[in-house]
Amino acid sequence: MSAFTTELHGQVAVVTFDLPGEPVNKLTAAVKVEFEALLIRLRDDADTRAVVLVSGKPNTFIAGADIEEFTALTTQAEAERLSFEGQEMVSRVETLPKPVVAAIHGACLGGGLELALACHYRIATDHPKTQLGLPEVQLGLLPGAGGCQRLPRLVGLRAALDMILTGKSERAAKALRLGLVDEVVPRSILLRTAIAAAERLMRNGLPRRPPGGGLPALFLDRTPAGRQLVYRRAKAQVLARTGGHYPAPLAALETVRVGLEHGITAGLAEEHHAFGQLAVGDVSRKLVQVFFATTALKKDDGIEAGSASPRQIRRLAVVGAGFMGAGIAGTAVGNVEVDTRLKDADLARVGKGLGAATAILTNRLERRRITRPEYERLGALLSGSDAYAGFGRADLVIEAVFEELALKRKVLAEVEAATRPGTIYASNTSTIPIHQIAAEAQRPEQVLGMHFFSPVEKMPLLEVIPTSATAPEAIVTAVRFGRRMGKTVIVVGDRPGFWVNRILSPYLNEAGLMVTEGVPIELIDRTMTAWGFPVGPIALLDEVGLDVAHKAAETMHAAYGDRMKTGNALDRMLAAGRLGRKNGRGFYRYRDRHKAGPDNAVYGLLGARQVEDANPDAIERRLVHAMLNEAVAACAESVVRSARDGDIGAIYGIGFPAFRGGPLRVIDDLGASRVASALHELEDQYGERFRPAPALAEMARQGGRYYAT
Ligand code: T1G
Repeated sequence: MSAFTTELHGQVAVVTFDLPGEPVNKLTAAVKVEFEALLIRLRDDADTRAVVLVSGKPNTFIAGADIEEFTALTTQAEAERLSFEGQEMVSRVETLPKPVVAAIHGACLGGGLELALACHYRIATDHPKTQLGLPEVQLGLLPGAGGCQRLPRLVGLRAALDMILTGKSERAAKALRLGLVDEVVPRSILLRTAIAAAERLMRNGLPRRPPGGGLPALFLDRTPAGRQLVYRRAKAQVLARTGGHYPAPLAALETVRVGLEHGITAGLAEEHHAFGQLAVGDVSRKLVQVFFATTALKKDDGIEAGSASPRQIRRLAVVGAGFMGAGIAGTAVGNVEVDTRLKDADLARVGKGLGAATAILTNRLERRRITRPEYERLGALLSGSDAYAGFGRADLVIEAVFEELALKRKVLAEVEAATRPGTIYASNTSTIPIHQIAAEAQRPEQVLGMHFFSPVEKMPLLEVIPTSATAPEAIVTAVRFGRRMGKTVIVVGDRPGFWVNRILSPYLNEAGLMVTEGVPIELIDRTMTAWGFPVGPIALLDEVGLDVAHKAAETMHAAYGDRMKTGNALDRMLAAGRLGRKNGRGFYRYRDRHKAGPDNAVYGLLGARQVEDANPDAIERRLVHAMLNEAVAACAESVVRSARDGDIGAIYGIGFPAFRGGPLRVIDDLGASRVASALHELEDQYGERFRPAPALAEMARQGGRYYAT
C-alpha cells in the first residue's frame, strides 16, 4: 500500500505522507524508492506547477530515517551508501523544477527535517507537538541526508551547530526566529496556508532569504576567520561536554566545516563517509539500544497490560515543601498542568517552597518555552498551606518529607485521615522500603513509592515502588502520572535503596573510603568523569548533601550489613558542620555556591595524609566493580524486572555513561568471568565487601549474559 497519496488543488499537488501500519512516518528504503518515483511523476506532470508535502499522521511530520533499518546494517560501506542515497533523495526535492512547500505539523526530526530543509518553503504549526530537530548525535550518528550542509546555510553556522551538536529540537516559534521555517500558523489552517504559499511561489518564484544575524553573524558565520573561531569554540564545548567519549558531535562539526570551507559537494562526501563510520560503531549501537529501551518503557505501565486502568489525577497534593517537594510540585504544574497544593508544617517553609516551585515556571518563561499568559495560568495552579485543608479533593498525594521512618508513618496517617479512600499515596523516599512506611496504613492498597531524582525538573528518571499490597490501579496511575511529568519510569522492587541508590551506595562508600586513605578528592572525581560520569562520586556527595547521604547510608548498612558499611568520613564531616553544597562547606570549598576546588582541610579532619602516587586505574577499578557487583546482586533479587530497566535506570538516574549502555551491558561486554576475577582480586586486596555476588559467580560458571545481543 502506498505511503504517498496525491491530490491536485488547482495546480498544486498536495502530497500526503502516511506510512501504512506505522504510528509515525519513517524514511525507509521502500519509502525512498516510492518517493523518488513520485518526484519524477510530479516533475513530468503538466498539471502540477507546485507541490505541498504534508503528513497524514496525527502528531508526526516525519520521524527521520528508519532507525531499525540502518541498525541492521553490518558494514561501513552499507551505512555510507544509505546516507548517500538519503542525500540523493533529498537533493531531488531541492532540484525539482517546481516549488515544494513543507507543511509541518508534529515531530519533524532527523531525515524528516533534512527533507524539509530541501523544500523551498517551510510552514510549521504552533502546536506543542511540533518540534524540529536533528537528534542524530543522540543516536551516535550525524545528520546524513544533507542536514550538515543545508542547515548552516539556512540559519547560520552558530545556530546550526547549536542544533546539530546537541541534537536538541526547537518549537515552531524558535524555528521561525532562526529562519528554519518561513511561517508559523495554527494547525487548522496549515494546509490552506501551504497551498497559498505554493501558488505564490508559482507566480513569484522562490523566496530570497537575506542572511540574518546582524553584525556578529557577518563576522562569525560569514568570514573564514570568524568561522575558524566558531569551530574552535564548538569543539572545545563538545569535548567539555562529552569528555571525548562521543565521536558523533566531533564528526558532525568536521562535516559542517568541510562543507562551508570546501563547498557542498565536499561536505556531502564527508557527511556520508562519516555517517558510515559512526553507524557501525559501538557507541551508536549502544545509544540506539538506549533509544529503543526508552521508547519501550513509554508503553510499559509496570503491570500486566490491561489488568488495570489509570485513575485521572485532577488534583495533586505534595507534603513537604523542601527542595524535592517544591521540585515535584513545580514540575507537576509545568508538565502536567494539574492543580497542585504544597503543604508543610510551617508557612515560612510553604512560602519558600512555592517560590522554588514557581521558579521552575519562571525559568521556562525566561527561556521562552512558555508565554506570559501560560506562565500566569500555570502559576495559578499552585497553592500552599500549613494544614491539610483541600486534601479531601486530592487524587494523588506525594510525600517528600525528611528521610525518617517515624515521620513518614505519621504523615501517612495524617494524610489518610484527610483524604478520600480512593486517593493514592506516594512516598518520595529514596531508600526506606515502602512496606515499612505503610506498615500501619489504613489503605495499603493505595500506598506506593514514587522516587524522583534531584533536581526533579531536570533528572529524567522516576522509580515507582509498589508493595505486595499495592493495587495495580495505583501502580498504573503513578506510572502514567510520572510519564506525564516527563519522566522515564521504571517499576522497581521494594528493597532498601530500590535500584539506583542500591547500586550507587557501594560506589559512594568506596569513594569515601578512598578519601580517608588520603586519595586526592579531585583525582577520584576526575577519574570517574573521565570514565564517563557527569560528576565524580565525591562531588555527588556534596550535591546530594552529606546529611542526606549519611541518612541513606545508615539505612543501607542496616539492611545489607557490612558490604554497605561506610567509613567514618560522613560522621566526621557532619560533626564538623559540613553539609556539602547546601551550606557551602563539604568535601569541596564553595564560593557563591560555585564549587571552588577540594577543601584540603578535609584530610586533616578525616585523619588522612594525602597520597601522592594514587593510581587512577586502581580508583576506576574499585569504584566501577563496586557498582557492577551490587547491580548483579540487586538483579538477582529482582529489584528490577529486566536488564533493560536496570541499565536505563542507571543511565537516567545517576548519569551512568550512556555510551557504555549501562552497568549490565558493561558486565556483558567485559564478560561475567572477567568481572568475577577482578572482584576476587579486589577482595584479596581490600576485603570481603568485594566478594563477587553469588549470581555473578554463577554467571561466570555458566557463561551467562544479561542480553542476547
Ligand atoms: N525509526 C524507527 N522507529 C521509530 C522512529 C524512527 N526514526 N521514530 C519513532 N519510531 C517508533 C518507535 O520506536 C515506536 O515504535 C513508535 O515509532 C512510536 O514512537 C538520515 C539517519 C518521533 C518524537 O531520532 O523521537 O534520521 O514501540 O512511542 O512518543 O540523518 O518516536 O510503537 O513499536 O516514541 O509520539 C532520527 C526518534 C533518526 C526520532 C514520536 N530521528 N523518534 O514520539 O511515539 S536517524 C529520531 C522520536 C536519521 C538521517 C538520520 C519519537 C517521536 P513502537 P514513540 P511518540
